[in-house]
Amino acid sequence: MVGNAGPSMWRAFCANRDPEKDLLDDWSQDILTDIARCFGAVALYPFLPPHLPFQRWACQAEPCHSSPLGILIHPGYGLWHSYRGALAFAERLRIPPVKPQASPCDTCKEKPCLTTCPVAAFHDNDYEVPACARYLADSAGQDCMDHGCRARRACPVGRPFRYHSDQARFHMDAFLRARRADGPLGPTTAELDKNQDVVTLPNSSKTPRATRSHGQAVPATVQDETRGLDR
Ligand code: B12
Ligand code: SF4
Ligand code: SF4
Repeated sequence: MVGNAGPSMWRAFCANRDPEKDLLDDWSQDILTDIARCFGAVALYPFLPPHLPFQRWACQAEPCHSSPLGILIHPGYGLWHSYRGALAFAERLRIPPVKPQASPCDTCKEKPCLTTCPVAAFHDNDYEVPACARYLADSAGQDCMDHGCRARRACPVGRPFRYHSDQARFHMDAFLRARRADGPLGPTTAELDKNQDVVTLPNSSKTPRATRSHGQAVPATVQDETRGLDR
């Protein structure tokens, strides 16, 4: 598994690429394809279809647990870590088992992550993606756009690893761009207040970027591991 915790990956990305134009996913593919070739492995990516069970794999590689937000929590890094790829080898490697550690969520009484979202997008073990995206497209969502998801920021665990605003903005831009590419977001809260019938969404100020690859070939051994998953 290859991933990042805290803002150090962002510094490396900015030193190598232009975050105004380039995609983190392309950069990840460029680096991991070369590394995979060196080791005779196949590089797999969390962002390409078919979506592979990266979070399940992560829980076997690190003491991670599901948080009420759906993303994984790590006892040290909190919610501030993610995955850029994985290397699949033909042979089964012997890897020391993870030392179990309790989830910080077990002892978190207040659970502020569940009460800070301005549109209550997290409820009943679900994440209401359209409500979140519409809010982000609205001027009211500027705080989440500029500093990252407010619910994620409310978590007291791993605060020193929190992403800085430029990185948070980059991820939120990518999230909103992808939601817009999927279709209209529907009226924002401000537009609903004005009782407007027709909604025109503002275009992203950034140059549109295109991912170079639209899918990944999954080796048969990995397909065996993922068979029967309830997607
Ligand atoms: C689809 C997807 C989304 C969808 C979620 C749709 C939905 N309602 O669940 C959307 C596009 C909304 C999304 C958003 C984000 N995502 Co996302 N997403 C994925 C993706 C590509 C596929 C998930 C999947 O289906 N996996 C396949 C199943 C079979 O794998 P699994 O591990 O067994 O399944 C687990 C998940 O489904 C999880 N789960 C269940 N419910 C939910 C709900 C949410 C919101 C999430 C994130 C996960 C989740 O529980 C399963 C068991 O562990 C994964 C990458 C990946 N390959 O896993 C990233 C991933 C889960 N996302 C990630 C992140 C960080 C985000 C964002 C926070 C990005 C951001 N903006 O910074 C946002 C959240 C928006 C916000 N408000 O900030 C990270 C999470 C890292 C971590 N610490 O766990 C991942 C792993 C990508 C990565 N590169 O690391 N995401
Ligand atoms: S705020 Fe509490 S419940 Fe929510 S993710 Fe953080 S530790 Fe877990
Ligand atoms: S980004 Fe903002 S609106 Fe979306 S889920 Fe997080 S707190 Fe809620």
